[in-house]
This record gives sequence, structure tokens and C-alpha cells, in this order.
Amino acid sequence: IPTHAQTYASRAQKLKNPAGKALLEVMERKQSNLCVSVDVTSKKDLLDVVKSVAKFVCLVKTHIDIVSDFDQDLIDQLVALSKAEDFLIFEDRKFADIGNTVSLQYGAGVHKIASWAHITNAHLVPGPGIIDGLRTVGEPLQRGLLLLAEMSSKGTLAKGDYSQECVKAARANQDFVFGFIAMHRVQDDDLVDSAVPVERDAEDFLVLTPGVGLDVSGDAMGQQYRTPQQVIGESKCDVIIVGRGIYGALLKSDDRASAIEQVRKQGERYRVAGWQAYEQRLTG
Ligand code: S5P
Repeated sequence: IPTHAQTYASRAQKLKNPAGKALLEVMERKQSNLCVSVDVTSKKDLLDVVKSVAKFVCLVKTHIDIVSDFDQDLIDQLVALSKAEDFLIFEDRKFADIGNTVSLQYGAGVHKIASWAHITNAHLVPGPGIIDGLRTVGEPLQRGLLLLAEMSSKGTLAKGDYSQECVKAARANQDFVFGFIAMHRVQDDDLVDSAVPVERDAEDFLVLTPGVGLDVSGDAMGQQYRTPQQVIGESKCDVIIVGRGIYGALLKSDDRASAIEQVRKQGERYRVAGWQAYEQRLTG
């Protein structure tokens, strides 16, 4: 059976990274392949959005450096919610420096990302040393890394050979790298070439995909949206990442209570859409 037709639960056994395994297990438990991207700039908004969609998501993605009133209490509350509501935390830091520098950015500073984020991500632009640097901090804490093999934005340079270099680097670091940010199953691209190595059966990587929206096709700054069906069904990705499609009402409305209710409803809507696309994919 091709990997994309296997259940999330069965795939958990093949992943070598503990955070990746844990993510698949949550997905199965909560019947959710939805990651909410909470790109809001206040602590209150961030926690309110997380609370309202918590039961629908497997993963909460943060850009912690955009929170103007960041403090350790925000992290304490977020971590408590992740335990109580059963989701993992993904800090979308997009590391992009030499190994030594990223190890400091990951472990230290104001945010101490590695101490609370189960998952983070990196560009491979600096070369594989970036993985080594992040691993020194993340592996003892059982963290997991995603490589940005592709991006959702117009004109992205992350494509073709660059994406395949990300796949190679992931294969060489399966203990720590458990998947990709990508728009399709980049790890299958070389399957069209004749000789498929036997070890392929023993590996698995998750594809987490942003640029997902049911109501609009893009924004004014190059973002491009596809539907959960296109992403999970046609492109065989594993997790949909949804930001403004879920929390958007909070930015528009003066009526806080009704905005929060809108956010909850959108969370539910995207969970159902993502899960239905997955179930259809399993049955072919
Ligand atoms: O290629 C990418 C990679 C990422 S991680 N395109 C993206 O949009 N993202 C992130 O996903 C982006 O930083 C933002 O946090 C989220 C998309 O947000 P939305 O509001 O457009 O759904």
C-alpha cells in the first residue's frame, strides 16, 4: 500500500522521531489533521483563539516573536492547554543561519523555543549544518524538525533541485527531521525514477501544508490558497495549516463574543473538511 493510503496510526510506527510519532498519535486520537496557525499579536488573542479551537486541532502553530506582550506566563498557559486539550505546539521559526547561531536562537534568548515547542522548522539554505546545530538542542528534549522544502507563496525559490536536497537531508537525519513544509509529497518525486531503494519501505515523512483556505484564493502579498481536498486528497499532504481562514473573524469584528464563536465554527469546519479528505484518500 502506498504510504499516502495508510492510516495515520499505522504510520506512527515508522517515524523515528518522537515528536513526529506523537503528532500522528494525536491526529488519530482526535480525528484531526488540522494545524491552526495563530498569527495574532497579543497574548489574549492568542490564548483565546487556541482555547476556542483546541478540541479540533492536532497542532497549534505560533510565530512567538510577533506577540507584543510576550511573557513566560503565555508559554506556561500554552503548554498547560496543550496537555489539557491534547495538541502539540509548533513554533514556525524558520531558522536560516549557521549551526552554531541557530542552536543559540533555538535554546536561548527571550523565547527559549526548544523548552516548549515540540516542533520547529528550518530552511536548508545554509546547508546541513543547520540541522546539526538544532539537533544539539532539540534531540535531548525529544523535539522534531521540519524542513521547508517548498513554500506556498508566489514566486518561491524553494522548488525543484532545492526541494530534493531537502528530501536528501531529511533522509540522512531521520532521527530528528520527521517531515517537510511542502505543497505535495516531495519525498515521492524520485519514485518515478526506475530503481527505488528498498529502504524506502522503512521510511516515512509527514508533509505539513500551509496556504489552505475554503473561501479565498490568496492575499495581497503573494499567499496562495488551496482547499483541504486539493491539499490532502490530490497532493497527498498530511496536515493542513490554516491561519486567517480560522482566526480572521477576530481581526474584523468589534463583537468579541461573536468573533470567538466564528473562530470556533471555522475550526470545526476545517477539521471536518481535512478529515473527510483523508478518509476519502484511504478508500481511494
Ligand atoms: O510556505 C509557507 C510556509 C509557512 S510555515 N507559507 C506559509 O504561509 N507559511 C505560514 O503559514 C505563514 O508564516 C503563516 O503563519 C501561515 C499561513 O497563514 P494564512 O493566514 O495565510 O493561512
